[in-house]
Amino acid sequence: MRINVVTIFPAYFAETLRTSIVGRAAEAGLVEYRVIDLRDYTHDRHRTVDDEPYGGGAGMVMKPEPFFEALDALEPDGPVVLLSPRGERFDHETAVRYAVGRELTLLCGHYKGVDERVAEGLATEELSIGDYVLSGGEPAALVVIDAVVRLLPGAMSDHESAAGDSFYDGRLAPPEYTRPAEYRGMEVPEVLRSGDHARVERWRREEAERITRERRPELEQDL
Ligand code: J9Q
Repeated sequence: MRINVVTIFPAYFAETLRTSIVGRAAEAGLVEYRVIDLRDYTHDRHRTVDDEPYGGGAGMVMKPEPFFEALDALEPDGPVVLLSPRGERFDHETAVRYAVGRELTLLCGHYKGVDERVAEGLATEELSIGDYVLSGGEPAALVVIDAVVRLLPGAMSDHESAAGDSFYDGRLAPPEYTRPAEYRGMEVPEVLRSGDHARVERWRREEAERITRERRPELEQDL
């Protein structure tokens, strides 16, 4: 698939998109990232991307023209997503919807916000990764990219496989341990060292259900 990112901070993405699973997926040809510098679509000497808000008030607003012209050049196919605290909450279902598509375009806003015509006339959806204030859409875009790319067939080794991850079946993952069997007085549960695979499976399922019930009672779970 192809993932386009429109940002005033292209450098923010450079290392991350070369690293770990998202980096390897690109090397393997499963995904192509195109990071577009919004300032390349300005026309003034100062490469201005923001201006004062109509109606007054503090802060600056991102101008619509660079976003529109960047997308004129890109001719994106598929969802055009504006990362925004006003967006619909990003979740696993949305990650799957993007991952089965051929192209995804992410628009990163800054300052006080983005001219509303970008949300209205350019983005096909607005997405929030959670209820906190970020300085800009870039970290949110990276969250979306990570969640989507790891779902692409072949992105993960069996080793890293999604099958055991939290949320793959709508519940949280059970506790995991590795050696040593005892560390600073804390012991690995006996069942995990028993070699009894059926007991291990039952323990993991029960722990997953208990932790989900205790910590995230709103998650769908058949108990
Ligand atoms: C662009 N706070 O916050 C949560 N999800 C996205 C955002 C966000 C923000 C500011 C700018 C996106």
